[in-house]
Amino acid sequence: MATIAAAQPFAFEFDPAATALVVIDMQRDFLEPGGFGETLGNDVSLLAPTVPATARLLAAARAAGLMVVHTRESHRPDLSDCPPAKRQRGKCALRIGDAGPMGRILVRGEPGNDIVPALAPLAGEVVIDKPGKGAFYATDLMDRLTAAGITHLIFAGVTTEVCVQTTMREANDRGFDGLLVEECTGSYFPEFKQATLEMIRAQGAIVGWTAGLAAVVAALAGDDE
Ligand code: TIU
Repeated sequence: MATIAAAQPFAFEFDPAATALVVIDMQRDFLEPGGFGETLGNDVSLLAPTVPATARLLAAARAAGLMVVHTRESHRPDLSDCPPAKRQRGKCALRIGDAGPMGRILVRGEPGNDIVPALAPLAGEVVIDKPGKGAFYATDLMDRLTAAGITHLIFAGVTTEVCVQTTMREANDRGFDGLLVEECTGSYFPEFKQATLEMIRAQGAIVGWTAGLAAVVAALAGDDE
């Protein structure tokens, strides 16, 4: 067993063999200009610090032998999995499926839909294409985790209060213990990130745990704090 003693609201104990790292939507569409995040009116540079932090976490998780799962928010080219309500929402210059500088916005297989190169999945890692905000909705993620005997999830990704929080809540309802690594998640609204971290760990870990990157990396390396 490994322990992150500094996790909030209390120590997070996990068996690395039964724990997966889930990296949510670290895609060019959210992190680079010209993608979905920017067309929604956001300053995507706010998310930049999450990339090197998540690279460090990924390296530590891989070294510890954790199952690694990457997700991509994406739609089929015919948009049959994109409800009109999602496509029409907001006052966007470019909507989902429209042609932008990195290809069609939020469409599977387009350059903008790729995971950023610094966090590219390795062969053998699970990549989940998800049409919704939660990674369990309309995907086989639950089956993959169950088949691998996973009980605990460590989360990174963007954005904190949208796809990360939705997925953590879905995971919580499905019986997983989940921890979000603070430096490895980001929001276009820093105050929403802070509020999300607090609401996850409030009420005795009502949704899950949070912890700083150094403490998580140390625990993955076998240095319980
Ligand atoms: N807009 C926003 O903050 N997020 C999303 O649309 N998707 C994810 O969080 N991945």
